[in-house]
Amino acid sequence: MSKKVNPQPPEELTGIKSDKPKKVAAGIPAVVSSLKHIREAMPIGRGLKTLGKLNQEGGVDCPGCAWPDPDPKERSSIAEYCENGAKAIAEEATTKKIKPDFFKKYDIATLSEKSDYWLGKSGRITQPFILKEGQNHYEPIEWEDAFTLIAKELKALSSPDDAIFYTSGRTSNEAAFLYQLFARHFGTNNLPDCSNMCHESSGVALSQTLGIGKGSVKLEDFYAAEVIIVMGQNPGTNHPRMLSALQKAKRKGAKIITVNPIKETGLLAFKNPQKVGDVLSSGTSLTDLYLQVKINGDIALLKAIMLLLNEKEQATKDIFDKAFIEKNTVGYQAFIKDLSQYNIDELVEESGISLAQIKEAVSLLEKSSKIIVCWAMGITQHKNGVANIKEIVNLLLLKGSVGKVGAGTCPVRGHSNVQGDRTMGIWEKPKEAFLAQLQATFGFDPPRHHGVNVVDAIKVMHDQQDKVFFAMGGNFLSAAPDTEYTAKALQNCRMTVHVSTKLNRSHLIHGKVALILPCLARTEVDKQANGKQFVSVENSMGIVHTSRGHLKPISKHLLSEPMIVACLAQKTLGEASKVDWLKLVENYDAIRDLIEQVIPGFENYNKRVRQTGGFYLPNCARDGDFKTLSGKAEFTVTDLPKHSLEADDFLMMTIRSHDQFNTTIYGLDDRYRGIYNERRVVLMNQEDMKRMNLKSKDIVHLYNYFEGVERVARTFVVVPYDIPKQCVATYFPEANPLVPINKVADKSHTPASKSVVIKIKK
Ligand SMILES: Nc1nc2c(c(=O)[nH]1)N[C@H]1C(S)=C(S)[C@@H](COP(=O)(O)OP(=O)(O)OC[C@H]3O[C@@H](n4cnc5c(=O)[nH]c(N)nc54)[C@H](O)[C@@H]3O)O[C@H]1N2
Ligand SMILES: Nc1nc2c(c(=O)[nH]1)N[C@H]1C(S)=C(S)[C@@H](COP(=O)(O)OP(=O)(O)OC[C@H]3O[C@@H](n4cnc5c(=O)[nH]c(N)nc54)[C@H](O)[C@@H]3O)O[C@H]1N2
Ligand SMILES: [Mo]
Repeated sequence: MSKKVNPQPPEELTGIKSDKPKKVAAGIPAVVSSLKHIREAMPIGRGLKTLGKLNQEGGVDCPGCAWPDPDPKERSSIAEYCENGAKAIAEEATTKKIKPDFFKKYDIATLSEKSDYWLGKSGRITQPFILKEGQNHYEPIEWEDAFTLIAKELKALSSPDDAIFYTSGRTSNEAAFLYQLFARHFGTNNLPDCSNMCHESSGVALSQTLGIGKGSVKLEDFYAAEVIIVMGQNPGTNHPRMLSALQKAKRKGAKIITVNPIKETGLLAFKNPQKVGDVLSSGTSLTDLYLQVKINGDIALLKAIMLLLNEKEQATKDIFDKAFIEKNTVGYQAFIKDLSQYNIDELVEESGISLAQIKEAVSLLEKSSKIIVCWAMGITQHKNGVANIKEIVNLLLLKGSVGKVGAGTCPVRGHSNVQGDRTMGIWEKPKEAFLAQLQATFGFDPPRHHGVNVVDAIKVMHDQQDKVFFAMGGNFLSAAPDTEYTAKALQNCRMTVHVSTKLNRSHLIHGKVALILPCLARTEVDKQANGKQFVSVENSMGIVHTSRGHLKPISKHLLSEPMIVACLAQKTLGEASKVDWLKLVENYDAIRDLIEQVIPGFENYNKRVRQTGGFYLPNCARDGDFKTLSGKAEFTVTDLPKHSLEADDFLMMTIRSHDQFNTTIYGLDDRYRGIYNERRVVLMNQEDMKRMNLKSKDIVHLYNYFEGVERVARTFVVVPYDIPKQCVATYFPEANPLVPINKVADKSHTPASKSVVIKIKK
């Protein structure tokens, strides 16, 4: 009998070492850490070559986060990267390889007992592999045979909607456009993507209130802002280059307010590792007012701030931007009426912030009219994620802080091209105008009914047998909520296919047949029939620019993502498609010409993308033209979220350590938080620990009972931490087994992975 395959990361502890959290981010330790990761992964020459090209004009777009590059004139002459960009490169451009002997040596069950860290460190996948039905070892397969097999399975489905095409946000515009074209030509809008688990709440809230699902600010706006609020985001780890922007904004006079349950080092003080003067100094302090809210206390806090602002407005009439409100918005009266019903004491209680601190925030905001609010997962991944963002918009609208220089919305995106993928049509709910344009350009009738998002895809695969699951990148099993439930969903599939660079747990929890299709990485030269190609991506602020790999591919058997889609489409659709798929990938200019025909804002794509720094996509909110249903920016009345916690319940946020990129584990340290060599930790308030009779380093097990189902993640080390009472933090993906599949944000269906109610037991 074959051994059991484990969908959860192994429970073994690695031996925690702890220290005090750091007070300053980056500086020399960041440089040392970058070089260490590079040195371990590849020869130093290859490493330096890659780092030198990172985020430079004509170079490669960092495969890490989506933070924009400064103007080409202002980019650092040494390199425009950060410690975690260097780690992303070390991970991707590593010279370690997975070859057939690797899978001969390890069967699936043995691999499932290895940590995510170990799996990632085993190297780049060098050729296609198949796990045949009933087998325990992956074995090599020829590309041609792989495509034939997948096409056969797809064609055998009783409906195109029995196929699911997932995308992770590293996929280029060119690959994403072809991929959605293929899926829709095949007959389905089942295009869930990592956005569904990430900034979907931002997209939904911003579309409804401001008429565009993207942020409105440009990088220059940071340098003209009076107040910048950073909510539910840890840029020191996840968007380190944002710290340089905050530092510059600060030097130009901006005040920074941070809203976060824990003190994140990057938001306290920063030394730019690329500036000698900075490294020698004690660092720039960043946050002026640090508001340590309770988890999900943001609406209470925002309401409290706006309630006090409104009191002043009623007295002095000079706090709100009345001219802006009258000309550009709807819903002001109803909003003020609702706001006025709240009692400040209740809001203080629910937010966890003292009245004195709320008043400090009010005094920073009252006279300012140029306010930027930045946010990320601490805001989007709650049941009320969409409402959180609508409340942020309310504040900005009161102050006339949208659609002008130095002000606006700044949802800080995750993956380097997650925003571009959506622009290219990776969406389960496409707009009619987009589909009509596909139809006019390609002469087929795209399906009109909506497809499934991530959570619905999991439920469908869980409840029905024999789907085909195809993933363009990502690590679906580990990124998704409710690990055991999602595992069953994938195991029910007829076939699971992953286009990947590295091995991950999704390759081990598979359908009856599983394939791994290895692709070129961003950093590698992409040579097609017409010579070397570049791809294009869109950053968090709507700039489209090129990314060009310079390294020799790690194996000659790799195909580019566009080529993989083209081969698959050609094999699956055959005569049914008038698109000459293989011709399109000879020269990616041909793909961009088609994107230009279908998607507004890409006029002259091939010319403009080659301009220095790329080009901005149109953004109506930035221009103060709000394309909502009412034609104006909309105030929203939101409810105050309440958590009725029992005395032994805790609200858990699942967050990223400093040594990971989502499910890719770079190392076992979380340097800024002072936690070393362990990922299975639960950060707890000391008083709660006392109350629960727990000591530092005690081993506990975590439980969730949403809808009467017991979910458990075992063996976590208790770490005392400065965090509000009844709030705890764990790392993603170790704690994902506890995130209930059915607890999602209203309207956006994003798993509520920042407000998981748990019990902690010894
Ligand atoms: N190096 C690195 N870079 C990355 C990533 C990575 O894993 N590693 N991931 C990328 C991706 S896909 C994304 S989406 C982004 C993620 O970027 P972040 O959103 O910064 O990532 P998280 O670690 O999820 O951090 C959430 C932050 O919100 C806070 N928080 C949690 N709950 C609440 C709450 O209720 N209210 C408030 N106000 N704050 C709260 C947490 O304390 C934490 O500081 O980063 C991207 N960049
Ligand atoms: N509990 C909890 N769960 C979460 C979150 C959370 O905060 N808490 N965050 C959510 C968020 S914000 C996101 S975005 C998702 C992330 O979900 P995903 O995007 O699915 O996960 P990643 O870990 O980013 O995917 C990593 C894998 O991508 C593959 N890969 C890397 N580079 C490339 C490439 O260039 N091409 C291809 N084809 N493959 C590549 C590698 O094989 C690697 O193993 O997770 C979500 N899940
Ligand atoms: Mo994300």
